Amino acid sequence: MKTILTGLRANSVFTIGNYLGALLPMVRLAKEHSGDYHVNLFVPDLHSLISEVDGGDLQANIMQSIKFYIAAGLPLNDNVHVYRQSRVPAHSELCWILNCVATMGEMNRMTQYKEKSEGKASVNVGIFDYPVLMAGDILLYSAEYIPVGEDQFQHIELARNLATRFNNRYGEVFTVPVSTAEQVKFMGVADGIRIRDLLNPEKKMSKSTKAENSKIMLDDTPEKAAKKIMSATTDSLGKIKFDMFNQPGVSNLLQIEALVSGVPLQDVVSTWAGETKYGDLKKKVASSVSGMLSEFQVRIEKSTEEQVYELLEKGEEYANRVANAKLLEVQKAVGLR
Ligand code: AQP
Repeated sequence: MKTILTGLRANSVFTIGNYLGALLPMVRLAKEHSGDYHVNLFVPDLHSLISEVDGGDLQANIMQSIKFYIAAGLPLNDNVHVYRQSRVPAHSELCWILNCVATMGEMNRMTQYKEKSEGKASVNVGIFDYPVLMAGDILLYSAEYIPVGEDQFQHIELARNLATRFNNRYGEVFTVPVSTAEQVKFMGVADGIRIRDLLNPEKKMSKSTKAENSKIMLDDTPEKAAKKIMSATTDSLGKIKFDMFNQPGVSNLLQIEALVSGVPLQDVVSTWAGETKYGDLKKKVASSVSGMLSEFQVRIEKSTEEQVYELLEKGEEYANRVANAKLLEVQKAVGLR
């Protein structure tokens, strides 16, 4: 059976960017394909350490992330596997082996590394290296489909390059994930999804951005979320049009409205074509987002610790079995066994 895999870092509560760009597409794929694919949704807790985290918060965030998966509608059947990365030591060992296949040149080109390190006096090595750990996360499970937001596409390409280079050097060990163009087709979206920062729509919305009003968190009260949308940056052109280049703020609102309401973007865009009042658009998006959050938060309340531990026990047994078998193949191929 083929594998679909994704992870969301548990360094803080998720934004609606994480939710709309990665979690919801994954849940939709799990609903459609978990009859005939393995679906791995894991907590990349080792990746969380690239941001400064408090140990106590991290544990709470890990547990909360899994409740988010359940609340987002993840089907809980035998082909769906939920696990914590740090409970599967093969991830760390494969990362080291792949570090010796990756080159400084390609790592230096990673846009996320450049963005996350920009303007910082000191940058931890994890921020530089995490795409290699991510490649291992994917290759250990022979995953072909990796639904992620557009910001992670370059890392999927890196995983493909590392797998191909390793196979050429040591023999056919890894399944090469499909190209990002095919990933997008499989996800059923026209392009990669990138929800923008509400205050600075040139940038993507990120959990770690300091400005509170730049992002909507999944635990924001519906009222707070609505206020953030009402204060989103737009422009002075006075026409509602989808044009990410010239009108990123307005286009971001249209994109959020489409994803939250489940209406195709084209239809949302034509509904608003010719309209000029940004306030009306904001009111509509604020109402859709706050409605979505209210429903989501009710579902979170219903998911229990017992459900989470039961999922993890089953998922981590499966993940260790599959990952250890692949790691042994790798160790044999490079001559460590
Ligand atoms: N703005 C976004 N729009 C669409 N998708 C997004 N993702 C992140 N931001 C957006 C997708 O969410 C998944 C999990 O992301 P992650 O936390 O593992 O890494 P990230 O890309 O670094 O996310 P953030 O929110 O920007 O985190 P911080 O601020 O902590 O670095 C991925 O599939 C990602 O594409």
